[in-house]
Amino acid sequence: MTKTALITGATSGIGRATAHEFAKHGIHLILCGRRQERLHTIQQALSKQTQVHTLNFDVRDKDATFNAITSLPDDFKTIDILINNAGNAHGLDPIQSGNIDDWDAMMDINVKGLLYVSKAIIPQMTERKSGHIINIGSSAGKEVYPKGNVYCGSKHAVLAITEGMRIDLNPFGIKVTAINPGLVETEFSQVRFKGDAIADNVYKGYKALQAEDIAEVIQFAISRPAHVNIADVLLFCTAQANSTIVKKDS
Ligand code: NDP
Ligand code: 8X3
Repeated sequence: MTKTALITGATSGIGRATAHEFAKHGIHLILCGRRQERLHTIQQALSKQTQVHTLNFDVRDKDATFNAITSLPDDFKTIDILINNAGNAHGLDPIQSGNIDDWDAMMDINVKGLLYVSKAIIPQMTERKSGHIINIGSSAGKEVYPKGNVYCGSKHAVLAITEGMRIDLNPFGIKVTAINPGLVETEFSQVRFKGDAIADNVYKGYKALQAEDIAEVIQFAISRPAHVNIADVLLFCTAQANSTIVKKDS
């Protein structure tokens, strides 16, 4: 039977690549993000392969999140797969000089936004006793690095919430997966450094993971047989050993 997936953060990077990967497999798509033009462009492109509906909302806005998901047309109301991907780092500063607006953004989007979207969708999964939730964490959710403080905190929270979901949703047969990538070459660093030139250097001198690499892992996770749940994946590019060791061309 054809499945329907809702992907947050589908306008860029990992979320957009996942939308393309799922479309290849005929999965019906609900694509979410704030940039309406991009949603429209991706919908136009993928509608040739599968059915696509878009939702334009900010995951920080609780009411907008619930209203958007409630507004889904009948054909898209049953969500089999939820990809909680929307998120970003904001800033890279020591804790003593960190920017409070950056902290708010990371906790509100990466943690609370993920919770709002999940809260809007989990009841239909528990009622049907089926579903698959994939939360995009990070290597930063497993290891803290210098100046990573609040971003690492937000991703440690994502990992804890993922593990809590797996426990609480176990009686309902719902799969819960954490995908935790290291450095992925997306718009992530442009957002983190607010367009500063420093962002251009983050992926220089080595081959970082590409968004498509993560999308393939997500596709693998969602295509396992009913009795298999990929619980937790940590993936790095070959040049990266951990959060602080990256082998770069000299
Ligand atoms: P991108 O910046 O390329 O994509 C981020 C996506 O999140 C965009 O589609 C953006 O859409 C969406 N988003 C951001 N803020 C909001 C918001 N307030 N409401 C709704 N949507 C929002 O980054 P990535 O693809 O790299 O990041 C995706 C996920 O992967 C994030 O959770 C990130 O933390 C995680 N990750 C990234 C890594 C990396 O090195 N790139 C490594 C490990 C994890 P829009 O602006 O249109 O709303
Ligand atoms: C993104 C990877 O190392 O920039 O989550 O935190 S890192």
